[in-house]
Amino acid sequence: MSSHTAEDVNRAWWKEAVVYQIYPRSFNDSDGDGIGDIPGIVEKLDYLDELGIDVVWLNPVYESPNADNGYDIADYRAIMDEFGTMDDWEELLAGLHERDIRLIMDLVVNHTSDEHEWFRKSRESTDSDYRDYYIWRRGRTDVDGWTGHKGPEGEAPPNEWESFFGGPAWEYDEATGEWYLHLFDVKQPDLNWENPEVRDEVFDMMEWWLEKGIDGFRMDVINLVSKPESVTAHDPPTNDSDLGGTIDGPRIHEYMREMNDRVLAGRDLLTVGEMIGDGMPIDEARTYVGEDGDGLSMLFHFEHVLLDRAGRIWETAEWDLTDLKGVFSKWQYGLAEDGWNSLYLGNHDQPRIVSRFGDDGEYRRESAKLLGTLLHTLQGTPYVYQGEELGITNCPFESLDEFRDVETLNPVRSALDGGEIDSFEEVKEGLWANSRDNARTPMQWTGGENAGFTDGEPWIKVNPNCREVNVEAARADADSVWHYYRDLIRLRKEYDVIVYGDYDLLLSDHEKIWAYTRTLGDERLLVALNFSSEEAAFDLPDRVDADRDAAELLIGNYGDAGTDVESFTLRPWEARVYYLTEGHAA
Ligand code: TEU
Repeated sequence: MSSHTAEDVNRAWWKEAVVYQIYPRSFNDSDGDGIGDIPGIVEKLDYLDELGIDVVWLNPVYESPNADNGYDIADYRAIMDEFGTMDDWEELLAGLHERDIRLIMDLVVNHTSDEHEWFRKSRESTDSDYRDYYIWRRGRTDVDGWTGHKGPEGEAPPNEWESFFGGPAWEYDEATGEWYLHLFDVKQPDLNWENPEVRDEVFDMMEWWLEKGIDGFRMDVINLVSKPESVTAHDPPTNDSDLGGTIDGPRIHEYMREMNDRVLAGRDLLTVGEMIGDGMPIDEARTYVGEDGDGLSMLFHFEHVLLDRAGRIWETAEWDLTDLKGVFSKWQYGLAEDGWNSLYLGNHDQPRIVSRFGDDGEYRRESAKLLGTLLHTLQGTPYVYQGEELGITNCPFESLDEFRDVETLNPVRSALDGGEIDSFEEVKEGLWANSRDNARTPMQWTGGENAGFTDGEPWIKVNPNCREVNVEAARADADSVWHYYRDLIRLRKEYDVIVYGDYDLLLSDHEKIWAYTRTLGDERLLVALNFSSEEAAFDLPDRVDADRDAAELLIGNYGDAGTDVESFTLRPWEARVYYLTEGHAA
C-alpha cells in the first residue's frame, strides 16, 4: 500500500466538506399548510451553521405535480408553489453563502413529469417537434396471451421491462397508439438522450442554475440515461426482459463527458452522480470519478443499501457485519489512489440508519453515535441526512393509508389487488423496515405538537418518538447524538488525517468489530467500532506500526475509555477513535 503525506494529497474543498441533505417537504413548514418550504429552511439557517456543515444538498424544489415528491419535474426553471418562490430560493442561497455554506441542487434529467411542456407536446402526434424528446415505441403483437396491461387487444408492451416502482415500464398512449418508456412512475416519462436537442436543453438548464451561483449538482439516477441498443435501435425493441442494459449504458460516458466539456469543466463544483445498480466494478467507477474520467467529484453507489434487500419492498435479506465491511473496504481501497468516495448510510430513499444498521431500542443513542463515527472517519465526503444527527428512528406506520410514497403504495396495492398478499398486516413489518417514508417523516424540532414542524396538519405522519428525540432536547443535553455529530464535524476540520488518510482494514473477519487505521504521513488514527449489543474484545494486530504508549482518545461514545490501545474491551455499540503517531511496534 502506498502511503500519502499531507504534502502529496490532492486537495479539494469538497473533500474537506460535510454535506447535509435537506428534504424540503419534511424539514420545516413556515406557513402552516403542513408541507415544509423554502422560507422554513431559511428560518433554520443558524441551526445548520451551528451544526457546522459545509454544503447543503437540496432535494428537488422545482415545479412538480408531486407524483414522486418533486422527482417528476414539470418546469426546471420554476419553484414549486408549495415550497415558495424564486425570491425565497434566492434568499436561501444568499443566507447559506453568508454563512460559508455551499448549495448543491438536485438534477433530475433521466425523466421529466408527464406534465412538462415537452411531454405534453411530445404526446400530441408522431410528428410533433418534441416527439423524439422521449422514448416512444410500438407495442409487440407477436406475444401470445398477454393479459398484463391496458394496451389494445392483442398488443403487449414494447419489451418486458419492469418499472422500478412496479408494473411494466411502458405506458400505452391512446392519442398516437404508441407506448412511452418510464423506468419510474407512469408520470415520469424517460427523456431520450440520443436526441442532441435533449442534451442541449439539459446543459442550458444546468448553465442557467450555475449562473445563479450554485455550487454543484447531485445527479439523480444519472447512470440510467443511456438506453441499450435493444431499445434505441429498434422499433419495436428486440425482446429484452432485463433492464440491466440501461445501467451504465452504451453511451453513458460519452454523455457525461459532453456534460463536462460543455458545462462543468473549469468550474470548481461538487458533483455527485447517483449510480443505481447492485455492483459496480471499481474500473467503471473510476471512469466517472477518476483523474482521467468524466469529471464527476464522486458518486453514490448502492452496494451497502442493497445488502438487506430481497426483491419486494416488504422483503428483507439477512446480512452481517463482514458484508458491510466488505462493501466499504472495496470502495475505500478501490478509490484510494484515483477518485474519491461519497459516504452515506441514509437518505430520503432509505430507512433511518439507526434502525437499519444500529439498534434503535436500548442502544439507540450509542449506535447512532457509532454510525456517525463510521461515516465521519472513513475516507470520503460524509453526507448527513436530516434527522440523522438526532438519531431519528424508523416510524411505526399503522395502516397503508399512512404511507405516502409511490414506491411503497404501488407494489403493495397491486399485490393486494392480485391476491399475492391478503392484508397490510402481512407486510407491515417489512414496510416498517424498508419503506422510503421512514426517512420522510418530519424533522423533529421540539417535543411539542407535530414536533414543531408545522402549525397545520402535517402531510405525513410525525414519528411518535419526537417527544424524546428532538432538536430542543438534543441541544440541551451535552451527551446527545447531536452534540456528538457536531464534534465529529469539527474534528474533520482540525485533522487532515481524517480527510486524507489512507484506510487500512484490521480484523477483517471479525463478526462484531469493525476496526481500521487511517494514515497520513506520520499521523495515524485507530478506529474501533463494536457493531453489537454485547461486549467485544479488541486486540491491536502486531502489524500496526504505532507508538502504543502515546495514544490519545480523539472521540468516543462512552465517557471513560482508557488509552491502552494494545487490547481493550468494547462495550455494546462502543466507538473509539484514537490518535496515534507512527512508531515501532513494541
Ligand atoms: O432514486 C433512485 C432509486 O433507485 C430509488 O428510487 C430507489 O427506489 C431507492 O433507492 C431504493 O428503495 C432517485 C431519487 O433519489 C428518488 O427519490 C426518486 O424517486 C428516483 O430517483 C426517481 O427520480
